[in-house]
Amino acid sequence: MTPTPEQDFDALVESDQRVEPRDWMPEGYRKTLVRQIAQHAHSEIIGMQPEGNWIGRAPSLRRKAILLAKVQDEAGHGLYLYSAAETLGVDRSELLDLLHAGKQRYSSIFNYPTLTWADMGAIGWLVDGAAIVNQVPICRCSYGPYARAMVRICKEESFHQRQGFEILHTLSHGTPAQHEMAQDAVNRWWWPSLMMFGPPDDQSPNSAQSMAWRIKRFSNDELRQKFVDMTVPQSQVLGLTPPDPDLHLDEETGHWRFGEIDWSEFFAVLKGDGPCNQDRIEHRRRAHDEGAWVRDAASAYAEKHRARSEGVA
Ligand code: FAQ
Repeated sequence: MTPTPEQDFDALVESDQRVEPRDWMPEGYRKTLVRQIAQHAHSEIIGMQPEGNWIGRAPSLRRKAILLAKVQDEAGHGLYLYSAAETLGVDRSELLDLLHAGKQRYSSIFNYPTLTWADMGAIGWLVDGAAIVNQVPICRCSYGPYARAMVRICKEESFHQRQGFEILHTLSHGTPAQHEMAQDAVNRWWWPSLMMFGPPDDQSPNSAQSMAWRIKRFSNDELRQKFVDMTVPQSQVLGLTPPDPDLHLDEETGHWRFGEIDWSEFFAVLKGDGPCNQDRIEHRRRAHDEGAWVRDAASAYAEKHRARSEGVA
């Protein structure tokens, strides 16, 4: 008997092959991917703001050039991800409208302020570090365009993580005031970075289905633990201490056990009550409005080329 489209889809996912845009897919699978990829794309472009805040105040030309390149990479990641979402039959302008209307999310982490230069180090080391742990498994996600976009993104995130580590290493081994500034940044970014992985598994409504579809490969708590295990030894090299009195090595399992996460803070940020939620969205809307002429010019240029290649003009 010929298999149904649904049986073909299940077999494809089961055998770890890739689902491609023209393949049949369940509507729930498509919707989940649009939700996650759009949220991911929005995070990249909103994530440009906290670091953009320091481009004009970087302490040297070298630091400024590196930070500029990093923020440009984030814009590029947004572009790959919006393109990946478009293969699922949505248009990026629709997704941006949903973001601006507060109907789609972006990562909670970008609702915290960047108060000192050391925050550039903490974002690179912790936020990009968490992004890598979360995203490397997505390189094996069942949806081809998302998985392929993620390969290049992860390579760039590794560079970002190294540059953050280097900023913090320099500050930590500098004057006592610089060391204190680095420690203060780690104190403020540590817990929000752990929250990036999402709610605990028993409060994560999407995980079971996303794992069955192989969009997610590991649960939120598994990835959070991997991140802590990777990061604590790095903090020792940096000479900086995560702000968690309960952090300790569990000799039996080899895992670093950490204290209670304040989930009320996470859910407040998701509801829009984080320190910078309003600023981030207002700034994004303004940038979008002010960029209208660029989009118009690009469309007019593309139209002119299309007409020329068709011999109309
Ligand atoms: N923030 O059922 P789950 C970067 C929402 S890295 C806000 O567990 P799911 C690089 C979730 O959407 C950051 N909302 O959800 C960079 C859901 O609500 P919904 C971006 C969150 O999807 C570095 C609800 O909670 N990375 O940008 C968060 O299975 C430096 C229930 O949660 C990605 O997006 C959160 N942290 O798992 C850029 C990675 N966590 O949608 C600049 C791809 C959960 O039903 C500078 N995404 N929620 O209304 C994922 O892996 C997943 O979507 C999770 C959430 C793990 C984030």
